Amino acid sequence: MENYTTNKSVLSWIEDKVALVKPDNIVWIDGTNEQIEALRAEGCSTGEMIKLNQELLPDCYLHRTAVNDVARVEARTFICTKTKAEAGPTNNWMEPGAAYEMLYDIARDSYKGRTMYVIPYSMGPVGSKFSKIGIELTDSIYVVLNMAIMTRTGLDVLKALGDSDDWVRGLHCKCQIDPEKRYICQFPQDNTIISVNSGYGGNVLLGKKCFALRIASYQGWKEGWQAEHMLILGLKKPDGQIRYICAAFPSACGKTNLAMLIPPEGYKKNGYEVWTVGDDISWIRKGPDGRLYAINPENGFFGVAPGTNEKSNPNALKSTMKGAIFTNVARNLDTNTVWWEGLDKNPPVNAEEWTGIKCNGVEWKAEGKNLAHPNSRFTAPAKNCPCLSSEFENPQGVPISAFVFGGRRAKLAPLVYQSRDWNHGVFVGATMASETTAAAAGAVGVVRRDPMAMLPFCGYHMADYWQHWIDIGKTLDPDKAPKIFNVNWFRKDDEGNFMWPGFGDNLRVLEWIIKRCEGKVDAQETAIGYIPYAKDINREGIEDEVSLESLDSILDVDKALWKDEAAGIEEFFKKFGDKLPAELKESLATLKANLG
Ligand code: OXD
Ligand code: MN
Repeated sequence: MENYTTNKSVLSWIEDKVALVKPDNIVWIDGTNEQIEALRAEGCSTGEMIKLNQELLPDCYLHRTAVNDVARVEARTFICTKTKAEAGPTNNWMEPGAAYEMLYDIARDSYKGRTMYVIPYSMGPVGSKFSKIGIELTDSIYVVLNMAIMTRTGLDVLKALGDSDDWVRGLHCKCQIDPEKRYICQFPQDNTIISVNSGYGGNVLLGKKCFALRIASYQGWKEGWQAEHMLILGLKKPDGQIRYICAAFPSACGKTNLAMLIPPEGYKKNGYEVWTVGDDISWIRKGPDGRLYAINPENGFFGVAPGTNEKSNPNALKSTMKGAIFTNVARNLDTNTVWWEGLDKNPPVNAEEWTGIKCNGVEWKAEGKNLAHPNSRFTAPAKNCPCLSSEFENPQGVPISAFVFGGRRAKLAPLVYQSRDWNHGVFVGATMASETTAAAAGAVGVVRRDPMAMLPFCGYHMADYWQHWIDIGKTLDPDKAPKIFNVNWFRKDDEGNFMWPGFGDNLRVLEWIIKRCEGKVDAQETAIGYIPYAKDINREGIEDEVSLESLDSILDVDKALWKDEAAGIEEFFKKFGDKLPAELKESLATLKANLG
């Protein structure tokens, strides 16, 4: 071990964990292609990985998780702070001593007959002041191969770490994939993550949700920065200027699609371009000029496969064509390629559905069954993305003009509105609600409050997190602070049809948002904030799809519905008791007064 690092905190922690889990071998992930290639081959030899058609999908592989292990498990995810009060009412909590004891009992001897992979990784460009380092121990080749896409891995990370003990400890043990003993535990006060009995992405790629959101949100609170569940996109305007937007949506609500948006024809002609900096997570800090800057700490995309196609997101699709891993999608046995619902209208006849059952895909679909799991995923290197921003590796990040919150709401929330100011914007984010999706285990389509899309990812008390947002706002010059908006692409009419085309046409809304940031367009003040005049949302090219009347109706603020919403917010806020920031209480009072 001494060959790779002399860092005592690293060596002694690994020694301890080796004594606990007792691997047969230890392999350090060095960041070389040769090692990755050897691990792919080994994964294929055991059936853990399936090599796909190397002409059509070079360096691409398929992996199937256990059927009981297909999504993040929020009910089994814990924040282990010293006191329950520190974790707050929206997190599951376990006392750290008891949690370690239980987890160590589960993990003990679990690597016997297995190899321990030691993955040094950096979240953010190696060496950037924004970046943070982690080390994940895992007994899964699938995890190693995914981490090698999603993060910067290898020995140069250890060099950047030097002797510091400022790094996040991560222990992952597949164990028996027993759902009854599955735990995803974060110890923010110890910079530690332990995940046992799962092999599914969000539960086991510890750099992502566990570190870059749960642990990092806590670090950000302590250190004066923010970790958010937000995409970052750069919108290049006809004048050549690029404006950056960070947007928070709950899981599987289209962050990847928005981040890689293709402008409608008319916009393209006028010189609009969209550049992707990130599709899931932002780390945000104030820069020397007083503006907020964001980096994407990840190095790849862990996107939802179903619904991704040439029309909805050609850039994501292209990103998956080389060096990608597919999880729980279907396989076309004639071509040895992959398929999922919404890829095209031709399910493979000679197919394996996501668990590996051979079937006639056409008949299978005719019986109403899915070929791919609804939460099947692709893990794709960011560098494959045709619209990857030239600022992707910028260690200083990009300056943020606007924060956008949003969710899936068939009714109520208008297409877009702007908050009156920063604190009201925090209220808008704090009271976000969305219909649940397949990204987490549990019922789908139920409306739940998901503040800033951080409900499953906030590593401390949600009221402290809101206060942190308010405190950050106090340090910003209002002229330099990002403006805050809310969007809803998912409004439905009474027949259940979507009223807004979404996808590339969402640029029409982003255009309005940027114009508001630049003070170039008026808006009407309503009970909930500033709403566009319908005439100011460009409909050129979609006049047939969205009439002015229908645009008016998705911009409408229905006071009766909003009164119910205010009552729901009041109920939700009760959970936080005295810790609810006064600014949020005030915003609620204003909303109620405005609604009359
Ligand atoms: C994700 C999620 O995987 O939010 O990004 O579930
Ligand atoms: Mn996410």
